[in-house]
Amino acid sequence: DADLADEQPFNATKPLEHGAAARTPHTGEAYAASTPLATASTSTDNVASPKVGAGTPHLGDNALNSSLDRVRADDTEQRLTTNQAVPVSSNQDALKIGLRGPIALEDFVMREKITHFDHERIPERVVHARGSAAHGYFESYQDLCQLSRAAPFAHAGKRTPVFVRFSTATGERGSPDTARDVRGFAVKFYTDEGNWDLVANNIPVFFIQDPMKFPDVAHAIKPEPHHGMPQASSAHDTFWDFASLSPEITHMLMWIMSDRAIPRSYRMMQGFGVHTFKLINAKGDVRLCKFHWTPLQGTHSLVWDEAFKLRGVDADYHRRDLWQAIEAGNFPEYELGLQVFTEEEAATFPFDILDPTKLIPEELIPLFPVGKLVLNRNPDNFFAETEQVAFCTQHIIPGIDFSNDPILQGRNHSYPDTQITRLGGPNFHEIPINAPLAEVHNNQREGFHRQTINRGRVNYEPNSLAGGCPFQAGRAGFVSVPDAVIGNKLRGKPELFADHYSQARLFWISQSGPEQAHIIDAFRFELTRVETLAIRVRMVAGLVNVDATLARAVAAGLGIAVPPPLPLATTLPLPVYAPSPALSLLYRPGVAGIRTRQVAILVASGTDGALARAIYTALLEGGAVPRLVGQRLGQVSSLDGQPLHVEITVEASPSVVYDAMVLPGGDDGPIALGRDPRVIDFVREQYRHGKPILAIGTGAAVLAQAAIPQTLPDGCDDPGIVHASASLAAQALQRFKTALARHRTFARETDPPTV
Ligand code: HDD
Repeated sequence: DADLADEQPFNATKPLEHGAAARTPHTGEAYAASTPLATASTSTDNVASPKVGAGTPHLGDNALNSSLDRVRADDTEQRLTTNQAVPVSSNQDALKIGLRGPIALEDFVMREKITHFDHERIPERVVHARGSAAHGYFESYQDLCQLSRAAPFAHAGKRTPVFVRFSTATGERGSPDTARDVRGFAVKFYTDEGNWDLVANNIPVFFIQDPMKFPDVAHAIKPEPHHGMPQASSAHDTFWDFASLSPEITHMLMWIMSDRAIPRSYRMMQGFGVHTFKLINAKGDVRLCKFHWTPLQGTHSLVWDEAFKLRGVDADYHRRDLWQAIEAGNFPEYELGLQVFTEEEAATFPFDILDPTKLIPEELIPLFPVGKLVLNRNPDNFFAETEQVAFCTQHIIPGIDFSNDPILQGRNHSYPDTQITRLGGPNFHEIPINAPLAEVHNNQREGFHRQTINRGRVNYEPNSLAGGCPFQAGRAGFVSVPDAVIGNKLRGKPELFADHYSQARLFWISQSGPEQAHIIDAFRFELTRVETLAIRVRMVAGLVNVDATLARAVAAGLGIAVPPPLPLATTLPLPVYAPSPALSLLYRPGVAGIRTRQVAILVASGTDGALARAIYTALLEGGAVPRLVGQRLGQVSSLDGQPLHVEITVEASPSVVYDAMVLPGGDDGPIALGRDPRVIDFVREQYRHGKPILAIGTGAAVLAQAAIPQTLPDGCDDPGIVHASASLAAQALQRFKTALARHRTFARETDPPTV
């Protein structure tokens, strides 16, 4: 084809192999414009974030952008080259001796390409391998100099760029997002005085009290070593064997079995620095402190049946949610709160503030809000940023210091150590996403992958040849809090650490009824998958020490008698806590209302299109994310003659990916939806998972076909099911929005479920 050859002189056969489309670059804009209703609020997956330096700055720009520009690449209108920048004539065929002959060893183009590919993977993180990240900033509410000289808190309104990575702890890099697991919440602050990493979790306590046990707990929870199963799940013998023999884990278990371990979104979970840290002001005054992140979207969770199904339906559920929210301009926000206290106060607490299996109830030390975190830009490249980011608890800055929490001290060794293997040497701080914004000056040199070209002959200190530079900062630099430490060298723990149950009970009694029921169900699910009876029995024996009702319910679920309690590890008088409302998820509903909630509007031929469009628009204007869901892609006819465009099907997006559903009704056509078993499953799962349902006119017939109960199990009206005739649709929509803002109707739950 002479014409094609003329257009593509160096690549004549490409269009023949790939068709004419291969000649037209596919742009994100074209994709977005082609989506139905062109709202683009959800369909942004193929659209790259605008590049900084390439046109109008993006809303999410922060100081980090310009510093990363030097390493950003944009291939637009560029020719293909090797890594040595040699232009490549053909990217289709290796160099052969005759068309049917062997490949020539001299084909450096092919060998370089394959060699690079062969080495694309780096070791995944040994824990927290599965994660998603975003850029943003931290803004201080006020000048905190009285408390700490840490740079981010220097004055009201001060913004510090951040990179935040959320993760699950147990699963491998490609594992499903909705596993029952603790979530990582790691924040890297690029401050004026160097990087500060607050490497937090979404649970305020930890599994163990001593770093010596970390490899054990990680081994026990990960897939069993002989057959490599199960993936991203604690529901197996080795984990519960370890847990039932380690009473210190009990408080953490209560959180892991609660809805905290299946968040609805990374945007809807808290973060906790776990350990006690120290804050130091310019005068050297020291206060103790715990760090808390609280999401403005509120704290919300999935229900287990939903989380379990989402593992298959959308393994990237949380990653997609975070990405789409940021692309749509719904920037996730979290408030940083501090619990600040003194050593003297700590001495009066009925627990040791160095014990990471204990929390400080907010009723004892209230949260003091100091600033907010805003995530406003998705990474440009998953590997370069999300994968290569290296958090280390030892990355702290002047104004903050460590406590002697043994877990924190152990972590300070583990994180830089692991990065050396994972990122291939000691220069991982030079990888752009890890590089501080503040300048680095020292005499550290060389090592694998060194980027910096240090000039001059001086690489030691003291020196006179470079005028003594770089010079020590003295008191302007990081100064450790002087701490008088006297003690015998020994292995052990303080006595208070041995109270393993009081705070587990505190958590239990602070949960609402549905939350308690979910904890019982989770223990039953996990222990049912444990094959060794003795492990199940031992675990329930531990729960007896937490609460008799809990132990009885779990034992009943497992078909065993309640065993005698495990012996206590301490003879100290144990504290009795009052319930702490702040420990319930219901305590923080957030201020976001229906924003970012995903709503399925089920349509079929004969749907009242005008109404469906009106509901769609109203939800969109309220910040929710509606989608027209049908049985097949394409158009469906509407009563008003203007066809509706189905955006996605019940097959490709089952019920679990939506927070709520609407049946807009119409003529008899929509009733036909109820003859599709997939639609019936869809409606029943929406109901079973407590989600709001709006049914207008004939839409109600579909609910009847799915045998959705008219009232709650206790006979009351279900506030999450709204039906009305088309003439009353406006008021019904209002009630539906109220239900959507409330998220779920837990009062529907029975064991087993009604539908
Ligand atoms: Fe850890 C990763 C959080 C105890 C050793 N940890 C890691 C990440 C988070 C946490 C959020 C992922 C960071 C990222 O996104 O890259 N870890 C915690 C919390 C802990 C904790 C909140 C207790 C309060 N961790 C802990 C202990 C040890 C480790 C006791 C070892 C002694 N953690 C690691 C690690 C990881 C890690 C092996 C794996 C990948 C990495 O560090 O960069 O070093």
